[in-house]
Amino acid sequence: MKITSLALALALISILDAPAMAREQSITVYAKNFAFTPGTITLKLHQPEKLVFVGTQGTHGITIPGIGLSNVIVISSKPVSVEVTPQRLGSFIARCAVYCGIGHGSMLLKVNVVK
Ligand SMILES: [Cu+2]
Repeated sequence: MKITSLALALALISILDAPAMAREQSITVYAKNFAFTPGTITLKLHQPEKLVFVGTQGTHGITIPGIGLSNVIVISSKPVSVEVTPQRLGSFIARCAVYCGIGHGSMLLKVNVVK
């Protein structure tokens, strides 16, 4: 009996949580020497989006003026979450903002903002 009640309670929690989870979508971008992965992300105009930056190697930075993101520092093992709401259509190229070594200059993240 107790197990049945527990199963029912868990099922209800799952159902009740479903809409909340749908709103909690995010895009995770990994940063290591010397790349952001994925190298391209796509956001929707005027739609809030949570970006989670996860450092797996080295220290990096990200600034994307086109979507209102500036000076996010990404270090290993400490994810950084930021919410952005793009206000301009277009493609924006962000370069790593913290010198991280010989491949720093080619460490890019492309952000497409679409309708
Ligand atoms: Cu760098």
